[in-house]
Amino acid sequence: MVRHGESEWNKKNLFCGWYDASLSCKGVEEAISAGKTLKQRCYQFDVAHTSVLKRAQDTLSAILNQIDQTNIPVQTTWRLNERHYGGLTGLNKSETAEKYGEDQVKVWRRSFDIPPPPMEINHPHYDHIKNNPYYAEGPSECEFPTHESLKMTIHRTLPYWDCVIVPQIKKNKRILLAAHGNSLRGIIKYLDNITDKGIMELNLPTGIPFEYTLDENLKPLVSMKFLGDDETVKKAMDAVASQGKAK
Ligand code: DG2
Repeated sequence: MVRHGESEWNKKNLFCGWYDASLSCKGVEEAISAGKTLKQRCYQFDVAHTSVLKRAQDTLSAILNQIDQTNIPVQTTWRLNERHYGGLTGLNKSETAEKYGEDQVKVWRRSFDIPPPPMEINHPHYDHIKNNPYYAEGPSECEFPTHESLKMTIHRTLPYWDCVIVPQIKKNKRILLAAHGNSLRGIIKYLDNITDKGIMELNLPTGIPFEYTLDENLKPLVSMKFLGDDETVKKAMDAVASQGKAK
């Protein structure tokens, strides 16, 4: 699994969610470097999965290029999208912390079941998201979110995990998943059985792949093994946590 490389909106520290931001130059480099790491360690995959958002898709393409596996099937789904950040989409995380307090921003970013405020129809990015042709085949009108907590994100991500990815794992397929901070946090919470409180402290860095090995009952034998040195990974995780601090 890998969270996409830094996006233009990560760089500006904006709540992004379903806004389709591009990778920044640093994000492209992170994606290439993730691919090089996988190549050095001789990783090979049978199927790749990603969201409909280009920051995740472009990260996946850069990785597949590096490992010379552009020929494997790539499945895309809105169910692996980032959580929908609702009315916060486009706001600066640090300025939001100055206005509402760091504790409130941590609740919006990391609580399990408290969603951010909904995206109203007059929100500047409503049209870009709601009327995007990517969503012609789903989600349906009643599934289309206006905001999502981690709990709501897990609720729409897990059916894809269970119905599409798990059958492939059971056929011994090696899976590469390029997605987002919170869609991946949801899968990790489920696989590692992390408590609602425990998951609040997990911040995923951009562009550093991590491995899961599952047993025949799909219980992790290896969990969240980052392919990077511990200090770099910790620093990158701390930097993500700090994005919600007031300046
Ligand atoms: C970030 C995650 O999503 O933000 O939506 O702003 O992984 O697609 O860059 P991603 C966003 P935080 O939950 O870390 O604030």
